[in-house]
Amino acid sequence: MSKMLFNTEIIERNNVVNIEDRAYQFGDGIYEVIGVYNGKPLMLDEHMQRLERSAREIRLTLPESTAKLKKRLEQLVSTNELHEGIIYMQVSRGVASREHYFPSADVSPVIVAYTREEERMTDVEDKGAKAVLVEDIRWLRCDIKTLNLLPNAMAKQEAVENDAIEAILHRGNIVTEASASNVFMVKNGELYTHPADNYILNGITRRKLLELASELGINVNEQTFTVDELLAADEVFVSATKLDIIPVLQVDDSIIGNGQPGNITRQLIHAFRNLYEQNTESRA
Ligand code: PSZ
Repeated sequence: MSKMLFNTEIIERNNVVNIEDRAYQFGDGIYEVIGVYNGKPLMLDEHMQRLERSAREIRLTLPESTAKLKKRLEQLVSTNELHEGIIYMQVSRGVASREHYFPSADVSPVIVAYTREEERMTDVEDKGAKAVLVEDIRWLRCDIKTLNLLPNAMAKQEAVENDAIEAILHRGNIVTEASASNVFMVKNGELYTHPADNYILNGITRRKLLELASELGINVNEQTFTVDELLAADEVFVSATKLDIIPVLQVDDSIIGNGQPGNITRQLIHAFRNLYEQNTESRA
């Protein structure tokens, strides 16, 4: 049976939820989802850095260094003999008598992590999928990876009910990101994505794709674009951990480009695949 990390120990996976854990009552905590390819976490340092940043932004002090946390996560992957899948890790502010204000400094954050075996989505990645447009009703600190995901869950549900893979969010006219991924569009051979400000989560996959695009000689514009510009784009795709890159062929009733995965999208899918295939080689 699969095991979990509970603070500093790897234990049998069981019910460790305390009813006064602030994650449970307030969504007061942060998390990361890390892709595991060929038994090795991909871009683990980047995920640990983002966790550190999220912690700082909500004024949560991590009980251990991210170097130590990284070791524990690697140990968990190896204990569970995870080959292909994800690590889910969350840090809550801790367990305390329910009050909105933060508990005193002697209350320690609670760390939990588990792994999940997951098949790669190469099929959708090759074929593409549909997305729907949903108004972005989230708060104004979407750059923090917090446990408060109700608006994201509601948006994703709307996607699922419309046979779509994602809900692309917009604040008024401006496209921000999607319910659980970043959104990109291609127009006249150039790549566009929302700047990494407080309106989006700066995805680890997003950052890597911007790097890969530059290496491929594709012009990258971290600029806002409107819903109309999205619908008139030559190519649209979304990116996230483990989902990697999914071509979006249709948004609501509008067909994007020629309705097939575009050239730049396919180049980036290819470059990203190379990246995680190299992830195996560096394992030895
Ligand atoms: O397994 C899944 O379906 C996952 S794993 C990570 C996500 C979904 N989503 C991360 C995410 C997000 O929740 C929002 C609102 N924006 C962007 C992203 C992409 O971030 P990275 O690339 O770091 O996973």
